[in-house]
Amino acid sequence: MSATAQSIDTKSAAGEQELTDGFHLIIDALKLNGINTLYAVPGIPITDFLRMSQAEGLRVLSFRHEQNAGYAASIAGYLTKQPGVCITVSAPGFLNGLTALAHATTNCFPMILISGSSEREVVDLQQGDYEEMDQLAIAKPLCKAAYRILHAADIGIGIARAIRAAVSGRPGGVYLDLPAKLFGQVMNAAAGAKSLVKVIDPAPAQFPSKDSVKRALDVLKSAKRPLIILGKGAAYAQADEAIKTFVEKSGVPFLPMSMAKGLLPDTHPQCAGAARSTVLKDSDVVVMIGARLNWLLSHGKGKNWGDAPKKFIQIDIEPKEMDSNVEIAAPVVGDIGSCVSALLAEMGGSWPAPPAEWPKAVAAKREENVAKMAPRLMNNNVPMDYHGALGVLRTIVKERPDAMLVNEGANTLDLARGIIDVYQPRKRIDVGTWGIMGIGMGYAIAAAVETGKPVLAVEGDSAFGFSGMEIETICRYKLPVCIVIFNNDGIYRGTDVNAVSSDPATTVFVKGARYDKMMEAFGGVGVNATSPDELRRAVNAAMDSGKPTLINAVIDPAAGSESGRIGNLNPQSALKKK
Ligand code: ADP
Ligand code: TPW
Ligand code: MG
Repeated sequence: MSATAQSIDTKSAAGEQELTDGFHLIIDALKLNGINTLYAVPGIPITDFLRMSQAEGLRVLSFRHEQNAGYAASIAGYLTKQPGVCITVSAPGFLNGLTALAHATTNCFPMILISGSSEREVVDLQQGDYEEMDQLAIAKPLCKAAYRILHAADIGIGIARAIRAAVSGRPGGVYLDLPAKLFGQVMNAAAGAKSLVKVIDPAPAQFPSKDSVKRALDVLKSAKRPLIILGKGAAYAQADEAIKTFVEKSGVPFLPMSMAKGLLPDTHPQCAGAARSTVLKDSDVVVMIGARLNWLLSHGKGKNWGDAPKKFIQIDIEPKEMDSNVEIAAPVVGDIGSCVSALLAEMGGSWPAPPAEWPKAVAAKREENVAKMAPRLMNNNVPMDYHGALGVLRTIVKERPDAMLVNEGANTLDLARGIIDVYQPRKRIDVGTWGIMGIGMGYAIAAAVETGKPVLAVEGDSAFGFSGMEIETICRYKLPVCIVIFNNDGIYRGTDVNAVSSDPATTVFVKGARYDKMMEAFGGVGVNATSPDELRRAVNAAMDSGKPTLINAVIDPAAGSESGRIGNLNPQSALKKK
């Protein structure tokens, strides 16, 4: 719809000119650029803006806390390659949304945080305005770009800049500061319509240089034990066919990072997910596609990577990522679709498979590990342990490969990541680069809204608590979300004891809490599941009905381990008694 069509029917004092205002120009600018969904919490100065947005046909998801709205926007950006938009009030609302903006930037998700702000003149003189804060200055170090729009005539350009900054190059978070006065500013409707900007080609293809492609293939050809690591950048790029063809044509085993699972199915014969330590240690050439050598990959060095010399080929849109942790023998800078296509073109009709012993050794290790795990996944222990409960969810996801899977927690995260196979691209969304708790309900809501598919959220009881109030939002919008809480009475375990006072230990929660009752309070379905059988029935019913459901899965409080799989990152005092 054009801006003119939405201009308000107000005449100027002269009674001649048709006028528009900031409210409508912002809505028109978003719509013009295909942004049709807002994740928000209302309040001064954006309450009317959200009402008008809804009236103008935008979908507005109204949350209970800005952090969750922000996380929803960030993952909407990841899933759609369009910036997810979160809207908040000033100062505290802005700060609540800021965590998610920083998270989007860290994870390379395109997102725009739009916050209303207070009177500039008063804020800058620090005279104590309502919700006074210099938001632009505070946002700057936490995002890719930060802009403020002061004049209605600049709304078109301001929103265009924010969109381009979020999605071009390495995607990330953008802050847009909209002072309260801007919304009510009035201008000539025709001039307003003209001032809007449709962003053309917001994330242009970035082709790799020919030399870099040749160099990469020379290195790959020299490999005896090559490995491909797929990261969430590869999933984000939506170059699924090219990546699949590259993996299969090269014959190289691949290891998916957690959100890249499903880019090729975890059951693919070349998938080395279940032989992770072997392939990291023994590989001699590693092709990184949209994954960083950060803490999640032990920075590309140390004992997890073994002693044998290794060469890295890295495909990434961000040139500065190269050599960030170790030397990159063959950097390929460009967007993943263009880079992988260029590699394929240069590989020609036939490409030598790696020496047969290598894929064979990887497959043998993988089968050994899968066989070791299998009986544990079928156990019927009551109370359930992680493996018994996750074995059930694994089968359910296998039967419903197009469902979205959200996952957070410590043991609940690490074990689910290993156990639940993913079959399609961008179906698994989780704690990401920071390993943060709190993404759960925001992600579940955005996943349901953006994909229209049923969502299964597998949540540690602690993890869930960070965003738990949004179950009301899920019920209110009647979203097809099934939340399974792995309730082990606490963080990592529910068994810690405080030896010195009657206060509970710091990692334990109320014993036997019934999270399912919370869901009932909002009209959702609540189920208390104590056995794998009960869990299976409840999840299947929820996924079939699409009714908002929360299942309290009772897990043995002694089953988990400290920090799940990353206990080694806990600092140790040399003075601590063994
Ligand atoms: P993971 O956590 O799965 O290992 P990371 O978030 O560490 O993945 O890495 C993602 C990488 O993907 C980032 O370095 C980012 O610059 C890159 N990236 C994101 N989108 C693209 C794209 N379209 N083309 C190329 N690289 C991309
Ligand atoms: C924003 C620290 C990491 S994992 C975790 C916390 C608090 C919860 C683990 O317990 P949970 O899972 O979810 O019950 P389980 O199965 O092991 O019992 N604050 C933020 N992010 C992080 N990562 C933390 C704290 C943490
Ligand atoms: Mg727990």
